[in-house]
Amino acid sequence: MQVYNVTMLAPTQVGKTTLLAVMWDGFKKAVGAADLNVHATGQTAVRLTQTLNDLKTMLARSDTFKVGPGINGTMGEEVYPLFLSRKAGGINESEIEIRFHDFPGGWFAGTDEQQKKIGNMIENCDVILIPINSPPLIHDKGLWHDAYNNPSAVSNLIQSHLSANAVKAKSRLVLFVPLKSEYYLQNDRDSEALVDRVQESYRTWFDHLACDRLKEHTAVAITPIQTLGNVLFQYAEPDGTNPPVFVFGKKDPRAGYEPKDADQLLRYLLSFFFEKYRREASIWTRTLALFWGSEFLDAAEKFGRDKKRTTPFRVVQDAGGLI
Ligand SMILES: Nc1nc2c(ncn2[C@@H]2O[C@H](COP(=O)(O)OP(=O)(O)O)[C@@H](O)[C@H]2O)c(=O)[nH]1
Ligand SMILES: [Mg+2]
Repeated sequence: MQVYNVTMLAPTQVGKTTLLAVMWDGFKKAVGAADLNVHATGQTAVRLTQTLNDLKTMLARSDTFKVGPGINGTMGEEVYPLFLSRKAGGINESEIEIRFHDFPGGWFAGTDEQQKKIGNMIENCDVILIPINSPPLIHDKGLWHDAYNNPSAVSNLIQSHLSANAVKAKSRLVLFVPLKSEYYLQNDRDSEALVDRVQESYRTWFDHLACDRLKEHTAVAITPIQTLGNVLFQYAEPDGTNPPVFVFGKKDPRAGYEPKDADQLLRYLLSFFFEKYRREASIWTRTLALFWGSEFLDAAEKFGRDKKRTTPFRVVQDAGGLI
């Protein structure tokens, strides 16, 4: 089984666990035609199921929701492994394991040891996910972006650890994932504006990833995922001397849980994994694949190829066809 590591770099409360839960849940509905299945097991299944149940209850019970900045929890690193098999296959027949690493928000500017752990993962992982809490990025000209998304601490870690020397010639994917972004994705013009704003605001990161020796191995894309679908940002409510609390409301009172593009994240991951495999696998392992996984390879490659590339999705750097 091939194992891929994904580092998620965002503070608490941005929506990381929700993103994984919705991706896992949405897969079953979204990809009727694909010969693939996504499995979660043990504590991962328990936590993701709990997250989904909480979301659905929250949507059923009330019309408005408030989300404040995260409290820097003291819990350690959490790992969420997801397994991919062919549709008829069980978890034991999985061909790919994707390990999502979730670090406590406090670690980004934490002790040397905590930062080193994140740094090691940045150097060794295959994919870096940068989930972004969208309303603080855009509202009030991004006044609350720092408080909610902590870009400077994360940027520092990326610049220090994603150097050409540290990562050698390893193929890598960096995905910027705007979340809670439904309000900004109601029409094409606003959607363009959201993606432009991400590019402007993270300009130095994009420049770093485009430097000479990273560029040819590092694919970069912006992939907004609407994890709830019908819940839109409404306003920012002042909260004394704290950053404001962001208030969201249902599009209409009967609207329920209806994620959009939940399958796209996995499509981007798979399309990258297969290009990476093609570039890096030796002839011997490629030949082996003909014996054990060729049908799975076909299904996964097709699933990845069908990813969306039009607004609000934007491939910023394709590293010679890596995605
Ligand atoms: N309005 C809105 N709230 C969300 C969305 N995704 C997550 N949340 C809420 O934001 C909070 C943090 O989500 P969670 O996934 O636990 O974030 P994590 O700390 O990054 O793992 C929870 O209260 C969620 O219900 C979204 O797309 N829209
Ligand atoms: Mg979480």
